[in-house]
Amino acid sequence: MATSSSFAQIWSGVQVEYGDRKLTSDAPHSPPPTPIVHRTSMPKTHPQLQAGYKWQIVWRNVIGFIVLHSIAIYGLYLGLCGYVQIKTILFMIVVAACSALGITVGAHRLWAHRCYSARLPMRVLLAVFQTLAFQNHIYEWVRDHRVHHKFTDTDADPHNSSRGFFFSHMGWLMVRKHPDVSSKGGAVEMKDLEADPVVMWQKKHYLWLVPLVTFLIPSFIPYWLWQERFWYAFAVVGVTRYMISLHFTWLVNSAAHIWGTKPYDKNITPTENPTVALLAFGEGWHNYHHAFPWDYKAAELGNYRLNFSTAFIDGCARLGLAYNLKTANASLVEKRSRRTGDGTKRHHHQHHNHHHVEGGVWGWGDEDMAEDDKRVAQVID
Ligand code: ST9
Ligand code: ZN
Ligand code: ZN
Repeated sequence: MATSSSFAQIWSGVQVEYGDRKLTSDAPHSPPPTPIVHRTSMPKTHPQLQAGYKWQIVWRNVIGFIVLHSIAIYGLYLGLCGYVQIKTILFMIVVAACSALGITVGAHRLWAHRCYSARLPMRVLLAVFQTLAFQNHIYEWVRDHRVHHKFTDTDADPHNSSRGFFFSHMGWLMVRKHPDVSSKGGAVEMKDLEADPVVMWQKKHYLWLVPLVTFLIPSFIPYWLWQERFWYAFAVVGVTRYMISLHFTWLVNSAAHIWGTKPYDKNITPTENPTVALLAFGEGWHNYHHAFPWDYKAAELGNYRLNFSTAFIDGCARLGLAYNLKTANASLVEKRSRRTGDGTKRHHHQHHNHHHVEGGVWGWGDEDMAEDDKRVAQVID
């Protein structure tokens, strides 16, 4: 493997290697070798951005986030200084938990990665929860997320973490996307989402659903049921709750692509980050998740500690609402971790210099998924 280190790369702390990563294994028009970026420290600028790509700031979003953060700080003040009723705070926690499940169990593990199947009532509930979270409609969320897994840390990745903490955290939502996102991302499979009437209905009606479901209903309930001041409820349950869950979600794209161990694949940026797992309802076991994106647990852990989303899916499976749960069995995980892990799982003496990068699979059903994985994956009916 060739390693190139130009002055700009050294200066920006980014080393670009041209690996043998194959993004579409048997497609006739396979893309050229994709640079694999290994960060040595936080990059100030991305090498490819210096080669002519220009930021195009979307001021509407910048201003929107400034306003939302200001209201959220006011809401925090109201909450912490005892201006709102305890019932309102408890209600905020419930709403935040539901919206988190809409993202983790719904948009992420069900719709983006097809880790399991869900019956209609569960899909409807998850779509309502996902709307509470206001992180774009399911279709757009899934498209960006599949593209993130398929083209991780390249220009085609919507929140390419080699562009730094801020960009991958929230900066990507305030600039126009790199042209590679739509040109390469356009080839990613979305037919399964198009076939789901729940997803398509939400997409069609998203513009009026968001103000109603994300902000108005959660603010009116405390006002109607226990006479909280409407504006207080709006600031605390509406906006503060929303901004906190956004930051917790964004940490998966930023912190869990920077800090932590890589027991399953040391050649990719995603890490095992328990703090993020705690804050993001079990989605911080991100090295495992990028290695086995189709695993409904999104972690190797056999218990529910720091993974409430897995407990929720198992509960729904017991009720018959979720089925076809896919998970990597212990021997598959073991094999992968011996082959590409950083040694933090176990077998410290098993280090090797083999730099083959696996991954580039968005989930269950991806044509690039290894036959071996498909064969030995456990499917729980
Ligand atoms: C938000 C999302 O915050 C957060 C996602 C986080 C994901 C984390 C995942 C981690 C795991 C789960 C963790 C859960 C934790 C839960 C914890 C809870 C406590 N492929 O986008 P446009 C094409 S959202 C293919 O407008 P611009 C397409 O043709 C926050 N093609 O690009 C498209 O047209 P159409 C709230 C693509 O103009 C066209 O390009 N929302 C793709 O560059 C234009 O697309 C906001 O803030 C693709 N991936 O604008 C809104 N993408 O759609 C922010 C695009 O018609 N968004 N195309 O098909 C925007 O305003 C804009 O998207 C933009 C870019 C300004 C950022
Ligand atoms: Zn990731
Ligand atoms: Zn994922």
